[in-house]
Amino acid sequence: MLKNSSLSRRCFLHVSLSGLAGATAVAVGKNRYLMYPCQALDKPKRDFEVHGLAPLRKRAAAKGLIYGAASMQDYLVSDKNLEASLKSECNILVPENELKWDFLRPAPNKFDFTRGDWLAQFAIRNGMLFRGHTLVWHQQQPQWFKEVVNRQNAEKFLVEHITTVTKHYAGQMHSWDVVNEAIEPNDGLKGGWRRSPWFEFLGSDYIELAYQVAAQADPKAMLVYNENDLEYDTPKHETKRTIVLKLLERLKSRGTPIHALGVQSHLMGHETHFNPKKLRSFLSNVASLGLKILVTELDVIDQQLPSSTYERDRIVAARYEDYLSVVLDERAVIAVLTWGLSDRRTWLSMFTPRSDKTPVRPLPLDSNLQRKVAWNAMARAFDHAPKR
Ligand code: 9MR
Repeated sequence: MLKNSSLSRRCFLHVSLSGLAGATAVAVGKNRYLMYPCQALDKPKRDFEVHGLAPLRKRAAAKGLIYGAASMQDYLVSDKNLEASLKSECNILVPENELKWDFLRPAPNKFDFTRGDWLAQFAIRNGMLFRGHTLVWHQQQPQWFKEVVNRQNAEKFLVEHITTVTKHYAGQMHSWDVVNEAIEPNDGLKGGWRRSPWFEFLGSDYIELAYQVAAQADPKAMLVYNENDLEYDTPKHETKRTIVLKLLERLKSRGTPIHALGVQSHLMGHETHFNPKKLRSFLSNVASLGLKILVTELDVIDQQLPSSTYERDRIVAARYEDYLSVVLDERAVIAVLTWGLSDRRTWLSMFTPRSDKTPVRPLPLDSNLQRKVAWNAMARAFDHAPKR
């Protein structure tokens, strides 16, 4: 773990040396965060101090929360050290890809549960909960999907897929992301629906159908609607929050068996439009529908942050702590999952590489599996969270 006192001293120095240019930073208002990463922390003396060495899962559990991470099966098969870190820090595991259509459905009439089952057994063997991601999505469809699925048979495929997969894991699943990312106002459809094959073939009714079928096949799993782009105070995210809330209200009012909202939380290190009040009030509105909330895919994209590892890590950590302290204030939030645990294995290495070619650092553990200040930030957020 990093020594916190030396961190704050270095940051302090940086701020005082940059006094002159600091005037520019003030003049450009909100954008000053982009120019002065240390000031971005709001409190230059922020020390990310943590008491004790207890892992995240224990700190979360002390508040009635669950902490865990996503992983691919091959990461764990090939990497005993990553496996050990996951077992030590996490209480819940979600397959990053293995339960998506392209992994599960080699052919229209064939299911292959090998990799998903390996991960389920891994979770059970190690006393972790297991989470399913995802039954209905517009991405990661198998090659054959486009040629085979059409308006006439889409409902049959949807029902068969959900029934087979949820039955297969019934009794083992803590929660299922039944529908993922169904809203995309930028697609220009009335109502803000995403132009997904499911919407195009079945209209918006596919959503309700998906929850009904999942509830019938696995009455014990918590059924989640999972969505991205809900976190910031931008017109795009505001629109999405409004539409998602309406969708949840409608589903609840029709008695649809939906139990929770998954807020993906792929945070952007450089984004300054974070409004705790608006986010907090959105979460309250969701909770008031009787829904639980899960942070399902947390990480901090550092693509546009400074090269300095020291500065970058502190900004990433600040984003974690600022975000989680707002989110965990809502008692309907029951779980936090990061999308990966260590910088050694993150989708962002490929999706948002840095122009300076330095490795991305979006997760709580570094690529040597050492705890970073982002880990401290998470630990602090759990330690300060109200009990539920
Ligand atoms: O992490 C996943 C990556 O390995 C896949 O290539 C990618 C394909 O789109 O999906 C990633 O996971 C996504 C998740 O399933 C849904 N929310 C966004 C995640 C990051 O793209």
